[in-house]
Amino acid sequence: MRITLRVILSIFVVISAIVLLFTFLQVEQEKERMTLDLERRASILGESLKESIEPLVAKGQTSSIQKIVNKFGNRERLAGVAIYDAKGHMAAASAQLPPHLKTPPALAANAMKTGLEEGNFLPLGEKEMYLHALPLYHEEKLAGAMVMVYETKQIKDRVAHIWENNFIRLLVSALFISLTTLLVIRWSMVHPIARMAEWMKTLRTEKGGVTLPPPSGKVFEPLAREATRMVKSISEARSAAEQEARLRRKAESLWTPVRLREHVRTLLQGRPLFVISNREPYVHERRGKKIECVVPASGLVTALEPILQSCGGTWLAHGSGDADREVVDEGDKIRVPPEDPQYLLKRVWLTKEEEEGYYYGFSNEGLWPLCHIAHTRPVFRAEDWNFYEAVNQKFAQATLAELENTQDPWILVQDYHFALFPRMIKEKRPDARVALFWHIPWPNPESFGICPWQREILHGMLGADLIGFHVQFHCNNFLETVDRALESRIDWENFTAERENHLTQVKPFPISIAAPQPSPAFRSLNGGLKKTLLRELGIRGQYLGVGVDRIDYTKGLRERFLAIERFLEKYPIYQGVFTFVELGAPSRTHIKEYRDLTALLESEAERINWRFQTKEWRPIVFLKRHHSHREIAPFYEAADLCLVTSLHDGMNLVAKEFIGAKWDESGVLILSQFTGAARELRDALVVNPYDTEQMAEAIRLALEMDPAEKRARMRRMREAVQEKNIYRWAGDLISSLSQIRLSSAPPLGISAPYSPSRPMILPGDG
Ligand code: ADQ
Repeated sequence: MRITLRVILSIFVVISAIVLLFTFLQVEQEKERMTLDLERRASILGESLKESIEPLVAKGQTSSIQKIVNKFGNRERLAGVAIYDAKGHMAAASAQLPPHLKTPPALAANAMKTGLEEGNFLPLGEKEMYLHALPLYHEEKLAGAMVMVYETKQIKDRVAHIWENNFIRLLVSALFISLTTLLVIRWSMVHPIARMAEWMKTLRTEKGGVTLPPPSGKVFEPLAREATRMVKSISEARSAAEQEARLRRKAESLWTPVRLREHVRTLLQGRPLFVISNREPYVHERRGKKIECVVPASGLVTALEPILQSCGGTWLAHGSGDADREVVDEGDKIRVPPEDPQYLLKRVWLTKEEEEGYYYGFSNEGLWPLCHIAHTRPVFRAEDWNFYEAVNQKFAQATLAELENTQDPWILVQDYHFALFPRMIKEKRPDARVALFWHIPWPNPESFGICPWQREILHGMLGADLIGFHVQFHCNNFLETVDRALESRIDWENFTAERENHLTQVKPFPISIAAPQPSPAFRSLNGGLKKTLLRELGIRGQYLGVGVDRIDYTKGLRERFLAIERFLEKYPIYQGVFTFVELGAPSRTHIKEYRDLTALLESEAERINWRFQTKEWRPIVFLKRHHSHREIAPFYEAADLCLVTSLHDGMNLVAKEFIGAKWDESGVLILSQFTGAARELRDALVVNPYDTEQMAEAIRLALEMDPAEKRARMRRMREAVQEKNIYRWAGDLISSLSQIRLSSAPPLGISAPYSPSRPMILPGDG
């Protein structure tokens, strides 16, 4: 209220000042106009009297002059006329004139002296009058002067009238403006602020975080955005604190983003940190005239962001967004996250040919099928390999430029796109601590051995101080491959490989997920979620199965569809009641195998649906597009079972995401034995995806399992996933890197230059 009063008072003062100023100017103008008018009247009257009076004054005929004066002296606003002879004696005057005019006033004397008319305002008695004097001549000789005296009351009345009118206007406009201001303040400030406060209170007190939309209104948009972020951080801090409290209660060591931050900060002690990955954590995309910043759904970003956000650093990645170039500085860098910049994202640009050869070619048509035993033949082309080498070199150059003027940097390299990168860095910067995490499986030495550049790849990787895989089995495969292909010393007790005086530690770091939050749909619909989802898909059903995958031949999607077909064939009572929803994200569609696979899956789903479907039900719903995590979560939450049937998979995060979303401990996970996850999630129904009968049985078992057993299995798996979360993965990786003793040997390439010659196999070598 005080603010409103202050605003209104200020408005009033300002309006008053303005009105006063304008009224003053108006009054001055009006006075000037009226004075001119008087002057004009006096002049006209003077001119008309002059002719008859001048000869009379010269001859001293005062009675005749008096007659004329009496005749004209009572005209409108004229108070009287006084006539003087040349000596200054009064010759005649109107009777009503005050006695002061017996002697000629100064302006009459002046007029006689100068021969010019003159007018002025003078006080006569108690009044102010306007006097106008003009000289009189007879036969070109000065004969006297005539003074016309005018009342000034009209001018005064007019001025008073103007002041009065403007004062009333001032009052009325001040009243209206104050009222309007009051209403505007109430409508656009007081009410929205009250609603905003109420909204913030709800956010503050609600445990689940930001669920309510902010009050509408453009004025408060920035405030609402900031408040939403603040509430998000508060709710994260709250959940971290709750987790910490739980941790203390259970005497367990649960990893949280806060703990990870503190842990890494202690280990780094201010040393610079770098992350290298193909995929960038923020992609700028053009949407019409606007540029949007998109965070790709990636476990990697979730794991590494808390570290970079707390310790700062630089993330180098391929700039793949169509608006990426528009937002970076001259060094191709941008500070991220956009809303609260904490670290640098440096974008490395690739030509179309480089992307084609390095990413689609060697990485995804060569290394990807080579490392996954999924019976898709790898394609090795020399030109792809050249691009792979060149792009690794490009990233290494970009990183080395960033490393200038730094000491003891820590570098976290991600995935199979950068096998050659670690050595390229170490050769130039032996003080760098380099870890390489390989997100996909490592096959046995025989399988890997078909790669024409296996020695170069292994040699490049062994430039790292630490190499991580998801599971021990892949570590063993890697060390065996090194043992067979390269001159090196393997220590099977400590899992290290030594080559050219450089030691590389090889360790498993099972990747995982962050702590998820229940979806708003789950919170509001709870038991009704499954029905709602099915209804939205136009299906009447009772049971829901879900699969979430990039459409990739390693994910065993065809095998999954065949198992569903077999299940329905074998157990017809589930026809019309069980529906499987596959959320399949198109991936690497540039590669023919992937396009063919999508077409095959579509036709398989159609064939199976055709075989069983009814008017209101279908067994398979194949939703072929990228879904946001917000869209995926309700399917996980509502599903009776999740099918993860990879033919080979480093870890498989979908299995863990499904478990993470099972707040009510319902549901069953059917999990391929060929995933890394199967080694941790012992309570899943572990299957061989090539065994259609077994998978069909697993589906039946999942649907018919005793609820108590389901809950017990899910509870145990949830505990495992909560404990071994993504923060622990990152924490363990950084801890292991900190424990490495860097060899004091000279830079790798200098002591023993490596010649990447491939052994020539001669006929008869066997
Ligand atoms: P991916 O082969 O991509 O990862 P996965 O671990 O299952 O496989 O992760 C897939 C991610 O993509 C999940 O977060 C999932 O939610 C998301 N996703 C899947 N389908 C989607 C859809 N339709 N729309 C949107 N998002 C979808 C590689 C290795 C894995 C390893 C991970 C992490 O192949 O073995 O677990 O890296 O290291």
